[in-house]
Formats: sequence, structure tokens, C-alpha cells
Amino acid sequence: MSEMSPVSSRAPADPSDAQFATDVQYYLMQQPRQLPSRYFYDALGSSLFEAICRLPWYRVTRAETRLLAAHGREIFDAFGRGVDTVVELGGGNGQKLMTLVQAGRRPASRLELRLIDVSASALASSARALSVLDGVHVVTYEASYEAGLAEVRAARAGSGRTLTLFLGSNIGNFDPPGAGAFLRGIRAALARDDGLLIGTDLVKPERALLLAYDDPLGVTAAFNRNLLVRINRELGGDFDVNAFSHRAVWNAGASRVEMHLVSRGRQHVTVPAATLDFEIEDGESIWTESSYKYDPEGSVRMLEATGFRLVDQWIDVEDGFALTLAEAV
Ligand code: AVJ
Repeated sequence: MSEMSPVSSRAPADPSDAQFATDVQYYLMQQPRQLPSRYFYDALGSSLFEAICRLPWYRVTRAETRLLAAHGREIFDAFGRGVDTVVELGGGNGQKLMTLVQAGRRPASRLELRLIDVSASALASSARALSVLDGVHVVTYEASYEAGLAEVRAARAGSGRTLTLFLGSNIGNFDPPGAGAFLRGIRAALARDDGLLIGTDLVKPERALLLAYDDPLGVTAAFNRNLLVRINRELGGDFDVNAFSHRAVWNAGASRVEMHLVSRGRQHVTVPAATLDFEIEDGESIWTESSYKYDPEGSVRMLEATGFRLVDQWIDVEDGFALTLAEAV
């Protein structure tokens, strides 16, 4: 049996238009100027991200998908009482969850899939794809991670274990204190023995990191600049999108790749719906994303410091990616 019309909900605490305007106003006025990376994922941004995942230079998604296909059975079997609910945070198009369920689930078991994402378009396509699986019931939450987790926790029903997925190195968008706080928040939404599977992109040679975030086809540059397109469309901004250059830098001290939009020339910018009117200097940048890179031991330490115990870890040596399975203590 499959559920053809997935249930969906939109939390009141969503990053709605008002939140977008508030965040754009606040972060663009910071020194250095910034924009939160979660706003990349409107319909076009989500499509551009999917294109990034197919680039030969961005290997995160393929490496993780290989690990999920190879170890999906071990991941499900690591849970004695059996997993009856899988929660995925920021899963995008749902293809990795699809791979995991197909590789790992024991046939004939029922499974609740709860998808939390800020992207409505990503949720729609993943719910559609996952609904074809037998015995699967999909519920989507168009919400921030925090709001979505609170809803999932409130709706908790079954007696089995819940496995929460935080894949794709999405954890890399948090700075280390933020990642710790976020993992503690996940722990608080779980019961003892529930599982958490996280994917972390590993530190690798700078050349490979920079090609992944500044690709020769310019897809990542388009993904980055689309944030300005979105501000212009949704908040009435007048950013001259062509007058900003995409730049990726490896900050070795902080173990992160940073993406920036660098102003070519001094420019006047207004964003009426965010009550912004400012000058940006020649060469001044807007910092749009951090992608922290880990090592395998660091991923484990981070989990052990936030209320989890290591169950197993799998590493793709070729592309430098780790999947770490833990359980709540
Ligand atoms: C989806 C946050 C994991 O940081 O690698 C890809 C997003 N940004 N290329 C990442 C991204 C530029 C991606 N995450």
C-alpha cells in the first residue's frame, strides 16, 4: 500500500516572507555583510543545487549515496526494536532517503517518513518520489529544522525507534558552537536509543575543495547570485546581479569553505521590503555561506559531546566523506 497524497503542514514559525525581510535587513547590515544560506533554496535555487550535485567537481552527494546504498541494511539493522519512523532534515529531492529505504528496510514493515525542509518545491518532489514505495506513509513539514522537529516530536506515535537523518553535510552550514547546539536540540526531540545518522564532508586538498565550490561551469556562481535575484523579486530589491562576483575561499584556520558575493565597484542598493538603503564598496563582500569540513574523529566527538553514542561509521576514502551513525543516550 502506498500513500498517494502525502500529508503536509506549514508551521506558523516558518521562515515566511516577513522572516526573510527581517533576516535580510539584519544580516546585510552586519560587518562583514552576510546573508543566511538557508535562503538559497527557492524553486530555482533548489534546481541549481540539484545541478551542483551532478557536477563532476561536487562529489558530496554521489559519495554519500554510495555509502547509503552499500550500508543501508546495516544502518536499519543496527536498531534492535526496529525503526518505524525516519525523519529527514533538509533532505532536498528525497533521493538519498529513497536509496537508504530501498537498501535497508525489511520488506513488509510499515514506515513513517517525516520530511522537514524549508523548500516547498523540494518537499513536493520528494514526497511524490517516496510515495511510490510500498508501506510507506509520507508527511512533509515546510518549516525550519527547529520548528519541524518540534512538530514531529508532538506527533510522535509509534512504539518503534525513530531514525533521524541529517545528511549531505548540511551540518557544515553551522559554525561549531551552532552545530553543537543544534545536535543537542535534536537529542532533546528524541527518545533514548533513537538513532541519528549524519553525513559530514571531510577536509581534503584545497584544490578539490575550491573546484567543488567554484566550478568551471559557473553553476555554483549562479546558485550564489540567485540569492540576489530572490531578494530583488520577493523584497523589491534593486541589486545589479551582474555586478557581483562569486568567490569561494578555503579558510583553513576555521576548517570551512566560504562563499561570498563580491561587489564590482561602489554601488547603491535599495531593498524596500527590508527597509534597506546602503552603499556597498568596491571589493566589499556579502558572505553567503560557510561549509565546515570535518575529520572522521571530529564528527564522532561532536556527537559524543551532544548526548549520543557512536554506533558505527563508514567512510568514502576516494571522495572524503563520512556517514556516522549514533544513538541517543
Ligand atoms: C547543502 C549545505 C551541504 O555546503 O556543500 C553546495 C550547499 N553550496 N555548493 C554545501 C552548497 C555550494 C551544500 N550543503
